[in-house]
Amino acid sequence: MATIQWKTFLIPYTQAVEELKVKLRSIRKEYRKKSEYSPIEFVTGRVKEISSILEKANKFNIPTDRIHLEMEDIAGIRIMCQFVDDVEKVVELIRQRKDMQILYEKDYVNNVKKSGYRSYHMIIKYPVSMAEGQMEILAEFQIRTLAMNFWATIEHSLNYKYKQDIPEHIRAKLKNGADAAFKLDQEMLEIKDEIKDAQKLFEVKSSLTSDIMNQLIVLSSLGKLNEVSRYRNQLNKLVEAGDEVELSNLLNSIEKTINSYNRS
Ligand code: 0O2
Ligand code: 0O2
Repeated sequence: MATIQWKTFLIPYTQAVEELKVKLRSIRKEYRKKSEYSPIEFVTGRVKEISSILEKANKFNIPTDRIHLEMEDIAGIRIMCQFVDDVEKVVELIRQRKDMQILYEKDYVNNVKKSGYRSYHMIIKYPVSMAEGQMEILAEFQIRTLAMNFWATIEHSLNYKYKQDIPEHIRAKLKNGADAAFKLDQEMLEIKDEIKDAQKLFEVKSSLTSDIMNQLIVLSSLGKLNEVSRYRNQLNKLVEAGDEVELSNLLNSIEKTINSYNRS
């Protein structure tokens, strides 16, 4: 059996995980720059540990020289969404891309696994440019909600602790937990618009507060410390109990004051 030079073998996988994380995080950044809701909440990625690769190869009888062809999750990317309908949107965004080729998809969101596990999996072929030319590797995307991620993370640690043999009473509790997580996703979906509005409002208010703070720095640099102190008191009150209109009015007053000093 051929031996693998692990350090060299894993280089393209490490590179692919880094590139894919950047690409997917930049989708989120793009939405946020446009002040739009992002179906991607956050992205993580990892290269499978050598011990886990060997364990899996053993379990599925994969010869060493076929690991790169048959093991699909050496490069693994996880995309977390706030709401269950965001999962489909992310899947659609990935289907549109020209820089990766989808080999197949597994919908464990609608077809829950026996354990209670839910997630949408996509296996892709991804070209990596190496020093000595291009090569293609396989990678796995797991797209899931925050609730699905919470459950899967806990179940994964228990599987690790019990070496894949979780006692029946814990397994039953996990199954109940999976149902509860799924119910949570359904309930949150029903009030999605409400939650999105609240999050948007929070963003608007924090952006106004940061603009006000910046303008107060400008006013300080003009030496108008009494005004700065007066405006700061107003800001403190509004941060506690003000709405976005009042914050916006305060910002306008400060800008007018700065303009009047700049003109004089
Ligand atoms: P930000 O500003 O938090 O959005 P790296 O590739 O080094 O950036 P690495 O080593 O892959 O990151 O770290 P990891 O643990 O995979 O986490 C990647 C990103 O996911 C980090 O964001 C974490 O903050 C974020 N993350 C992890 N868990 C959660 C979570 O439960 N909720 C939320 N909202 N985010 C989480 P960054 O890159 O630091 O950017
Ligand atoms: P890791 O890196 O430890 O997460 P199989 O091993 O046959 O069940 P298969 O057919 O290779 O899996 O693919 P599948 O079912 O799509 O699962 C691939 C990955 O999905 C797993 O990787 C897990 O990350 C995740 N997954 C699947 N089922 C479960 C589950 O019941 N609970 C949790 N927590 N995760 C699951 P690995 O190989 O376990 O590696």
